Amino acid sequence: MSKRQYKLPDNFYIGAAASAWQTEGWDGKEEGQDSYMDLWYKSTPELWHNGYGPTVATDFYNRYKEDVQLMKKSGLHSYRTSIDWSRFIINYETAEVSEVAAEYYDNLIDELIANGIEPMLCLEHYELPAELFTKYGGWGSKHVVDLYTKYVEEAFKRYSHKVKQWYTFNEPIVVQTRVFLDSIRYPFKQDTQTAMQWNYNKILATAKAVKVYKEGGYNKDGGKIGVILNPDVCYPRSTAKHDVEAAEKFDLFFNRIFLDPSIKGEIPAELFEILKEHNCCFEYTEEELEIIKDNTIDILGVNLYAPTRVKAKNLAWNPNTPFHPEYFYDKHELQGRKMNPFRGWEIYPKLMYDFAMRVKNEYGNIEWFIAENGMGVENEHKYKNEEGIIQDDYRIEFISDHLRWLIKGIEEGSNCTGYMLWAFTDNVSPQNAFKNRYGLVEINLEDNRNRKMKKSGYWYKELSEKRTFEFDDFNFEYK
Ligand code: BGP
Repeated sequence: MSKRQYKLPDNFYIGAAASAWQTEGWDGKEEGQDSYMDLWYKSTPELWHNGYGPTVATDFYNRYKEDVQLMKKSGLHSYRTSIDWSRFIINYETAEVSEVAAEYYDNLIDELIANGIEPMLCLEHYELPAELFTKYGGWGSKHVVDLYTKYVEEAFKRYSHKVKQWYTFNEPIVVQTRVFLDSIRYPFKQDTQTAMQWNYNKILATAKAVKVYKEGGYNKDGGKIGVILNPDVCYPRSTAKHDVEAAEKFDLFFNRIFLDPSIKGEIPAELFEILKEHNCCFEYTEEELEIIKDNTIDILGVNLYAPTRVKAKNLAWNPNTPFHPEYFYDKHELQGRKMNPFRGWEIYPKLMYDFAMRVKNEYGNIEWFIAENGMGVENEHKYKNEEGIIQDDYRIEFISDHLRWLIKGIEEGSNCTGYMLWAFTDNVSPQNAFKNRYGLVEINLEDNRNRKMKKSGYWYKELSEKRTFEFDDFNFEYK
């Protein structure tokens, strides 16, 4: 197959992402400083792959200096992680900061900057304090929204002079969808209204954080604030009206629900209508809707992994089933699709381009970037060469294929400024723990969690320096 050379656009950065709870481990945390993720793990450790969880994670808390050197070696321009709210704050009601934690984050930020890597910080990557989950029901409570607002201000006060990119949440839709809508995660309770309240309260929390950031003048010297979403780029099975409508409903419940208020300041009217019709609308006030309207984001982070395909519903809805957006659609599997069998996700790199065009055409071409994309693979040690370096050509191919489609979108005018791989090192996934490995750098669990760059790490470095890469010409219209 013929190859072609692709070039990274000018000023386009490449980086890698992770989060606090998936890397840090519990060292340095005090009694009572568990996050929701810690609580979930402690409640059902038997459900986590081989029993691993956030306890030690990659021990980043103790080994971040070593990791920053590896970031440099793999050519990262930027690194995204989160501040763990449950660690950073010692008294969640008063937002009193833990000085031990604050010092750790301060040192980490300095270490990144000193090594020429831009820090990008997310303020919640599922690290809601467990205490607020058990006491108030977590994000279902407006009081928790207020406590979050106090917490984020403390983070801005400490670090906004050094950190110029802030994100209110990572994938704010995920926890409540898995927990209260699908009921597949701890505490296995089904409650659609609660799921919708969490969605709404996180929309409100984003707007309130934006307000605090701007009114406090924390954005001076070019600081920006946004949110990191995981839109499910959704394709209908066919052009038939009922299939297209099914896809539109999916889009409303899983994409527009956060995209519209964050960027346009408005929750879609159709969402209110459907939720009211099914008696599961969230509680809101007009005053809150005004706050949402007036405080939209500067920049959008997007986690894109796999497409979703839907078709019109075949079976009648069981009238006793609590309302779920699946009332409107069934999932559809495209025959002949390419798969990542380990994660069970379809591989469809063109979703990068399709989403890029959507931001350009439907969302005012706001500045955005890929905040996560990557490939989790099981048993990667099978691919080690004689020097023990994992030959992850499949990952290099995955990144290249996605990047070329993203670049095409940028060349056609989409305002995308960067690409971050999930993840920098292998790390802990919710429940899957270390099963599927995502990193440019291997974490060897059998050998004291020692780090070793994979082939993709060396390739990333080359990409970062040369700003070009080679890939197939196949299946790609490129001008
Ligand atoms: C994203 C999350 C990450 C990370 C990643 C990989 O949805 O933001 O935290 O976990 O997915 O997926 P998984 O861990 O489920 O394999």
